[in-house]
Amino acid sequence: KLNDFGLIGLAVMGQNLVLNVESRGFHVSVYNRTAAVTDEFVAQHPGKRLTATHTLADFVQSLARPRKVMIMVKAGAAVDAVIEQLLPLLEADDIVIDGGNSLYTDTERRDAWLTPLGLRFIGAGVSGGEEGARKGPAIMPGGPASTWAVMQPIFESIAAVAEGQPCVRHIGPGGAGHYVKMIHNGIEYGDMQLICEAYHLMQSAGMATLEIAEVFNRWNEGELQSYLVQITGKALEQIDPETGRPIVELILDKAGQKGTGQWTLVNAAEQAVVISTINAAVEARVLSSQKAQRVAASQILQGPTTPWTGDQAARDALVAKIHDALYAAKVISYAQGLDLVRSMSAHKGWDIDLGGLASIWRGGCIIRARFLNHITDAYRTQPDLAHLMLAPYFAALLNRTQQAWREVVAHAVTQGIPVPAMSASLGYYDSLRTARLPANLLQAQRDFFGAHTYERIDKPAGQWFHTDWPEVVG
Ligand code: 2AM
Repeated sequence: KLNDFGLIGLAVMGQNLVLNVESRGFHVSVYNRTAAVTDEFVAQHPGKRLTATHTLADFVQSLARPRKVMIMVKAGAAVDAVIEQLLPLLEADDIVIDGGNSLYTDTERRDAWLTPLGLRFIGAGVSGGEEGARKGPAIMPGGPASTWAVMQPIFESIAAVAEGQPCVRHIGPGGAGHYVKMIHNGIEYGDMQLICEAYHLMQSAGMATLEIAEVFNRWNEGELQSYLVQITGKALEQIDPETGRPIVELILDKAGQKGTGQWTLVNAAEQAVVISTINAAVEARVLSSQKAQRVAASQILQGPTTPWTGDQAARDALVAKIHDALYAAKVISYAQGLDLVRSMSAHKGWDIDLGGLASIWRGGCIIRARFLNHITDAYRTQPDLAHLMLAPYFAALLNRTQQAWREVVAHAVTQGIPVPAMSASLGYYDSLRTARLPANLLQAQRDFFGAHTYERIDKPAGQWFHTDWPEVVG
């Protein structure tokens, strides 16, 4: 009997996805470039519906047609290398799924490469880390709707479930799936940085690590309930067995990144969409990595001269405000990310359902959070919603939290505590709610030096004017 599904690439994500698919009753063939990994994996899981294969020819021959082949190798050249090797072995209508973190433009290129050969290609973003892959990730598949229909039963059976619905939906054609996975990762960067800023603010107010852990644990019971807030509380509680101190106090403050955040920034720049919170988060990681320079600068450059002297009551009040600031800034970050998806979807003709997208992020993935229910509802109620901030629920939320949010940012500024993401999101909020910005002066400047012309508020739109500005000497 031939198997239902095949997976190539038995690193952690691949192994866990295989176990997940198998656990739903499917027969799975596995292949890994290094054969010893394949054998070890299958030997570790006796009695399961797994078939180890040692050549790609055997792998392909072990699968029922149309074959469903998922590739889980390192993003980039390895994906192309595996596809090259599969090409002579596959037959018409076979389905190739790239489940790695591929850049969406690579996915578009592979789609254009494989489709004319009679193969069906799906680029699927998979989020959830190891545990998600094993127990139920969020899956963001892009490709033809007809191919999605073939894959739907398998994808729905392995995906996480939120509010009774599987956390997988057909996102759109071509690169749409990997594209929204990239945005998911950008939003994840923003969430993580905002949480870190909240932690820094509490730490700077003299709170001990374990006290801060309690605050995050409490927040996870309320509106901020989310995977990232939950793991933050747990991470802050973790004691290092060697020293007896909270482990986070011993972890070096240099953050790495693999590139999906930067890809998001590049795309936002191309689309002329502002994602300032995600931007700040990516830049915060960059600055964190410049540890030696920061240590040197800390000896040379001064901060504020008046230290904070708040008592316990003032500290409790500050913590309550940080909660609101975190929530408001997080809403802005998601609003910016979804605005970018909206813009790109229109640009590409992908027709991405933003409410549907938010709904599959409610489970399995790293950014899963209670408040995604409200995002889902906002787009279900108003499918053509221009901007998430303007949905009644979120407008009310921002109106309720904005005062505390600006007090927290003001506190941070006076105390010299860097809050790049919280303040970037506030700057965005204040810009977008300002009916008249100082761009009138900007236009005057542009007309002054470059005769770029300007429109006037007292004349019909589309009429362009130029002033004969005085000559500037020297
Ligand atoms: P390996 O065990 O043989 O290294 C993550 O690196 C996964 O991608 C691993 O399963 C790895 O296989 C696989 N991988 C990386 N580069 C590859 C390539 N060029 N061809 C096939 N598999 C590759």
